[in-house]
Amino acid sequence: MKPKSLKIIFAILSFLILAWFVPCIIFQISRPQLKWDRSKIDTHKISYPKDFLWGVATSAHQVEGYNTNNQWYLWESAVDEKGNPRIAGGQKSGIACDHWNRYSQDIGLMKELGVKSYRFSVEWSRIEPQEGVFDSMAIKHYQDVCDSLIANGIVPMVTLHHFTNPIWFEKKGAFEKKENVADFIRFTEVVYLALRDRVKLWCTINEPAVYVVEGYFQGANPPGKKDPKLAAVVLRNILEAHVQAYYKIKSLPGGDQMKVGLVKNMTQMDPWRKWHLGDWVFANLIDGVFNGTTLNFLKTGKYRFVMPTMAKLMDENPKAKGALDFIGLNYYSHYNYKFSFNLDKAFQAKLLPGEIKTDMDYASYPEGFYRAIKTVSELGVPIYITENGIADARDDRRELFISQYLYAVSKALSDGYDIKGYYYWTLMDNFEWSLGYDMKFGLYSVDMITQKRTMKQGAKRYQEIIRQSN
Ligand code: GCO
Repeated sequence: MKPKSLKIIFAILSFLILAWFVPCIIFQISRPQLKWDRSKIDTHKISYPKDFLWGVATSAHQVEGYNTNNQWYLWESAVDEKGNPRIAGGQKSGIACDHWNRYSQDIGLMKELGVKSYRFSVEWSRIEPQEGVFDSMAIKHYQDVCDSLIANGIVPMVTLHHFTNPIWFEKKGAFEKKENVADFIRFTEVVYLALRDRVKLWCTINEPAVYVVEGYFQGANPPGKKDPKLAAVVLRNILEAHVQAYYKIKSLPGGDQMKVGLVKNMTQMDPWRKWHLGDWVFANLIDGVFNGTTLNFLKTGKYRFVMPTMAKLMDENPKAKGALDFIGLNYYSHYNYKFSFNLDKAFQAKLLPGEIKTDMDYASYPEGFYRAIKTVSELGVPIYITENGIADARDDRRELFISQYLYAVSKALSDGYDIKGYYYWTLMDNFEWSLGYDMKFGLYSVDMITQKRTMKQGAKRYQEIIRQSN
């Protein structure tokens, strides 16, 4: 071969190597994947401010029992195209933890743990069983729950929308139609006026991106659609619902005294191989849609949903900027993506070598908690950790999980991040959506026959941390 052709080959090769590795390096710098030497971490060296709001979280449909008037209840009896049940093993939420009737007892559990706050959701389908018809008994129930919490020194934090819609709302297209947002705002107003004397902390919508991905992209949750274009519309509309709910509350008596926020699940979207450009591009793309779209909208008012070849939607609402008194952060783990032309394969979560698996399809990854706190801090508002916990049926990883994850939060606090509170997900084992009762996130187990609650060994670590920080 002539030296000239060798030179050309060399030049092409160098170009290809650079075009592959330089972007990988840029990704690694711009989206660093933190990894601590966990054997060297002293998880007992943590400190929390005295007024830190320790809490536990639940949501109505997962614990109350017999929420028969929402879209989830219908979904639980439905079958998919192949005739298989929608919920693992054909389970149904049923009586759940009977929290509707047993909330006083459950507040007792909170006291036993020593928590100072309880995040729960109000069930729209109970409060407004028919369009425009409000049930005063259901409203009174939530007033009683709040009264009971307050009497026990526990601060209520209310979520207005946690995945469930009344059947009438679902039937008219739920958040697929922008004009339906008005229904949610009317509901917001009714709940706010009924609870405003008791509640100061409000979460508008729980995990908009999860609602959309599961319901409109992967189809695992109702309405079980797989339509990226519609997913882009629904996310825009549900974020719009947040913005309008925020300003609605602010416009009502006492609204300026309230803290109103959105709850964002921050799953870290990471590459499976850090020197594989395809993995990075893929992870970055998913991160952009799942995390970036929402955060950017809250930061700038600009809505940008882009999934090449699948969906693209641009919109704007300048009022979104500033429609946030705090950000609720739900953090569990990361997903590691492997490039594949077969999307389903790439979407499968892959554990990195050596990672400790939870019972969900993801690993325990406390470093990602620190990263998530850092990312949401860019919104410039205080942070409440509105959910964090582990599905661990054997209860043999919970103690370590709590220790390591709360080490991450403590480190973030000492590095100056403004974190006001932490709510463990969840008080007691409950209905984990499409996975039914198999996923045991609770600090208490629940005997599904007798409804007896029993504190798990792993929960004691949480109790101890709360006690020590007081
Ligand atoms: C969600 C929710 C909770 C879950 C929890 C555990 O993300 O689905 O907010 O309802 O139960 O995150 O998966």
